[in-house]
Amino acid sequence: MRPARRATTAFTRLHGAAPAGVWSAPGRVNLIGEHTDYNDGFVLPFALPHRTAVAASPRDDGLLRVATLGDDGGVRHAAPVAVADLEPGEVTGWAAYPAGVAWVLRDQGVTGGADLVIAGDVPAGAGLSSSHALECAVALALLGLADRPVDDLPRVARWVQRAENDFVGAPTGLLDQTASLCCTEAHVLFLDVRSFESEQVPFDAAAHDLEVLVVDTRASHSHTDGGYGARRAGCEEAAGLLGVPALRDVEEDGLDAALDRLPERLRPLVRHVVTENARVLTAVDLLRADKLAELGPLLDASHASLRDDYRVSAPELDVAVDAARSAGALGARMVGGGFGGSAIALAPVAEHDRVVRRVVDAFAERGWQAPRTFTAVPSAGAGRDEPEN
Ligand code: GAF
Repeated sequence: MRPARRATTAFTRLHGAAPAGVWSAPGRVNLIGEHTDYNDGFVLPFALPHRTAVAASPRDDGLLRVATLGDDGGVRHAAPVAVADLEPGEVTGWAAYPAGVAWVLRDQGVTGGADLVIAGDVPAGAGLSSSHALECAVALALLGLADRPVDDLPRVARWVQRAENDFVGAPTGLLDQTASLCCTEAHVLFLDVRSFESEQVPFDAAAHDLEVLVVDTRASHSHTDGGYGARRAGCEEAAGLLGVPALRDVEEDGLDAALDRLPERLRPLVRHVVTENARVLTAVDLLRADKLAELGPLLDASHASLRDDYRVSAPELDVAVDAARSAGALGARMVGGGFGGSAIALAPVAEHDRVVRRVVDAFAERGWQAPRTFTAVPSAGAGRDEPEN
């Protein structure tokens, strides 16, 4: 059953009346452009078909009451909180995500209480942006209940970022929430994070007899435990030493000279960001020229850079990437923040079974939990769902 329907059914069961509305938002994969967003750089994500839905009705007592539906059909309830009393640090765990969004929107005059029931199928902890899917769906639901127009999606993305940074405590950039809000079916979103200019670039792998295979390694990751924040701080320090607002401003042909001016420990970070931005631009040029099949070496180079320079890969990601390539993928890379999570492989549709088997076997040989795999096609961004009965 689709998440929107599951959320609606559960809401009606719990509250004895249908919700006022249902809003949903997708997870994402990023084709290329990793750890570039908080360096004012370029990203190229697409939305997954997997979504998180929020069935919602207003409450007149100012309370936020949130329930979430597990895969087993069980319901978990967060402790009710008064929107007026929300403060960072007071709500923890999964409930911090919806509460953080309500906290940010309170400053925008969205102060009413709400009943929210959440259901979704974005794999959690898999680096596919399940937390941002939840936050974006909650943001649209609370804005919708307040009859607030949602015509400025980049602005909503910034509110969601603030919820994540200042309430949840994860120092993430703007990639995930912008992808969830702004991606469209059959396209990748080419986003310049500095200017927020964007272009919907057609992406139809099947037309090239190719697919994007996602491998969720099931190696868990977190962006609140220091590794992500340390990389981000290193980039900011390097930009400061180079006298530029952000690493986006370091040109690829001036990279060697820039590296010479930096301490050894910061050089690999800068090399990754500068070369990754260049790879995004090359990837966009290839897609515009309908040369999707030539993306493979860029994906490989991105992975090597994230593994060796940025050092955010994990053994499970490296094994998934190597196994997929050895079975015929044209290119493969980790996606998202890293330290676990998922990889993608651009592979011939005809080699699907071989690639999956090789990856699954490689995990089994090492005694690791079997990875989860699926083919991802660019899907719709967040929005209000049609009522379902
Ligand atoms: C995580 C973050 F949430 C994003 O902002 C981005 O930095 C990504 O890691 C790495 O590209 O998903």
